Amino acid sequence: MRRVDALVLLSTLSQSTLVASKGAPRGVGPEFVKFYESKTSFACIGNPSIKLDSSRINDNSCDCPDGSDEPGTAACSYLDGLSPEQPLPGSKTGTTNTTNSLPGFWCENKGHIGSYVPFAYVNDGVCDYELCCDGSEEFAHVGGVKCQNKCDSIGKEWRRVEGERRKSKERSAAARRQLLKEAGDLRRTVEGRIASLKQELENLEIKKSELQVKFEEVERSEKGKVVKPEGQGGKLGVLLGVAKARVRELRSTLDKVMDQRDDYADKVEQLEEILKNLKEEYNPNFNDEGVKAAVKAYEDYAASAAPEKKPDITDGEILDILKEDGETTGINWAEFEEEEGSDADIVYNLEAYLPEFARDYIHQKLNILRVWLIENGMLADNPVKPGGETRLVQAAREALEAAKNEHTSKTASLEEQERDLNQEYGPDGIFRALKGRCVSTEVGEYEYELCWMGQTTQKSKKGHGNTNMGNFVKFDKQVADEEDRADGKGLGKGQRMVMKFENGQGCWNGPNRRTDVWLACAEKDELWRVSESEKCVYRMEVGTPAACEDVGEPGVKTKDEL
Ligand code: MAN
Repeated sequence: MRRVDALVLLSTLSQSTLVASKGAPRGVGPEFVKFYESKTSFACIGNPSIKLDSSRINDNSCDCPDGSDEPGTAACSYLDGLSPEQPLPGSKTGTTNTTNSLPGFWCENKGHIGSYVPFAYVNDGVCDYELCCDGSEEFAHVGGVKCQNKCDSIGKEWRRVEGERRKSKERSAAARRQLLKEAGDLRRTVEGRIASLKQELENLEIKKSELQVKFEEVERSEKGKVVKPEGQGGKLGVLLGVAKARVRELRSTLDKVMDQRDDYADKVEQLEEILKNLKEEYNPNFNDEGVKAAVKAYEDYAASAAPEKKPDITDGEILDILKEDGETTGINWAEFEEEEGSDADIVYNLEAYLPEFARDYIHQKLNILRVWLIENGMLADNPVKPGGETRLVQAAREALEAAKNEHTSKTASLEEQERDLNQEYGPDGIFRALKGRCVSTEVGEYEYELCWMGQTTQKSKKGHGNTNMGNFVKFDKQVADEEDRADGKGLGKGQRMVMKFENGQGCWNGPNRRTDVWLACAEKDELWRVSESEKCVYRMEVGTPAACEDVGEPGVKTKDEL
């Protein structure tokens, strides 16, 4: 209890109270010295009409109603402002005047910081070093107690701790400034995105109406055309169709030529037979000049006829060539028609080779290009399927659809960004920088996690799954009343920011889980403690630079420090 009082007193005193009360009666603090200047008389501070002889100051008898004549003894300690209120409830005795004009016994504490000690501690036989490091409050040596002056070592340690605390405060403030910078950058990024999305949507509106007009135009003009399919795709497709037709034509011509050849061969054979018979059967005794000349010519023809030679190409080979093309004979046209697209098809299907994220964008650009290529005669325009819409109509339709889809998705992005811009992100929007980051700690069988601006989660270490303890709803302010912790990881006293997380997973036979996340200033984000104040109502205590006060740049003194 005494330690706590000491801390309170030390922490409430400013540097100005370090001044010693030289020449003043024992126990008088610097700000009261003026009341004790007279060497002869003394007027009670709270009751100046009551005048006493100076010798009654510190005579161990409480004469002034406000106790001001006993600044250096415990005689008026029952009036101590730091003692319980008098009279105690229900007490029939005692005075109702509980106010002592003096805050306590003043210890100068040279080498450290002067402070007031409750009057009840004066000469009680206990050295109260936390309050009175110079030991001056035990001047009567009650029970032989003699207190040493420990102000040098206590003061040194205090200054070390205080220095650390100040440095930590500076580090926290620097971390806060960094967060503020990040939050500002992020906000500007969102604003930039909104501006460019608005511009893109404006352009898309124009593009959409242009593409709508184009699609309708193309559809109208294509409806009137009778499209004759010839091959597939572009030049290669056309060439394929032409080559197939040409091969078919050559094969049929060859077939006809073979038939003709066979006819002529039959005829020659018949004529040779006739002439051979004539030569054998004519009567040489008849002087028929015409017959003689014919026989002579035949004999010359037979004599000069070359012996039969093996033909360069056999009938079998020709018959093979004449067989219809198919999977195992000649050219398998189906293979060429089905597998590889035409050169135009490569352009038609180019986006299939692209990564997913770029596909929609490129698809739209390509469709516009296709329409242009088709319209300018650089791409064949023919139906995708016989009787279906032409490539031109398809490309125009797809370009329009792509623009519509892009418009829809950009509108959704714009709405999302605008929602984000209007969302509450705490003082100066600092929590924008923390969004998405998480801190966690283990307590018992659970690991607890806080994801800033997101949700709080209870994770079972035994693998029983995760439980949503609430989703972020709003910032609130509540008053904390806790003693300071030695490690600084506590809420302390005063108004604190509280983040409300609600509508978590339903509690069995109870409400939905919710969490109050109490914030205190710290150098880094840390989840200090988690408790369940009542069933499914949780409380997290969290340190973060985002909850620090603005203490300005290091080196620039604040009002307190001046
Ligand atoms: C689980 C945990 C506890 C909670 C009970 C309620 O065990 O989420 O925190 O109190 O459920 O049934």
